[in-house]
Amino acid sequence: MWLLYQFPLCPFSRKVRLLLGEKGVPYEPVRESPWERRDEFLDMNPAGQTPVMVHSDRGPLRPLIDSMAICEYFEETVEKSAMISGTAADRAEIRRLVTWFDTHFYRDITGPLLFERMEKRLVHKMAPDSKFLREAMKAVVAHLDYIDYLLDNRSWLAGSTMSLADLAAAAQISVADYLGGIDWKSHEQAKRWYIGMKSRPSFRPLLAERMEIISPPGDYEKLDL
Ligand SMILES: N[C@@H](CCC(=O)N[C@@H](CS)C(=O)NCC(=O)O)C(=O)O
Repeated sequence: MWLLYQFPLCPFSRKVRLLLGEKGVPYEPVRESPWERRDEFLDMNPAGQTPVMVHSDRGPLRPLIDSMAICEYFEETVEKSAMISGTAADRAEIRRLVTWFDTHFYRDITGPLLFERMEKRLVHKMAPDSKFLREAMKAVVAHLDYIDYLLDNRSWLAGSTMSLADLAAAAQISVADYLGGIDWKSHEQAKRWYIGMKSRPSFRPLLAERMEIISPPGDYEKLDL
């Protein structure tokens, strides 16, 4: 059985979980809080970051580390529901957008929200700084504008079929949404796309999970936003 070291609000682990769900790969989530810097976890991943995957009964298989490397591993080894497919140019566009959401959306929105609303409360016992929350809310508008723009010309974010780009974006948005950071006002296309993502069976286990102490807004799990 594959074990996935993660915590419920890690957007990179959520991307991996969505891919595993779409491909029908069974796995067991193992709770890891990277801020605790556990020795056994650092032995597995010296970077001390989630997600990490190991196989519990396949001998000394190296751990899989880094969400993109993990997704590429399962894309290469499990044929079902290809998530990086099409021509070389199609695949380049999927990878570009995955990097966009993993890097820019995380830097502008999910990362600051996780630090202000989760880590400060859980680890540092401090209140969030409203300046950073305001900046993140402003950045959400620009990112949702970009999603609207992509969907003006495409059925899915990277092209005509659902891909890892949709999973990466939905994973980041779902964490920001849990932390009260998403306002869909004036973003009908992005909202419709996200409702479609939320309705997928691969999404349901993520929406049902809770992070200790921190509760999501009332409509977090609802499909009629
Ligand atoms: N590039 C990595 C980023 C992973 C990452 O930043 N994980 C966060 C949690 S969501 C983490 O472990 N942060 C703790 C740290 O950086 O020390 C990936 O895609 O897996």
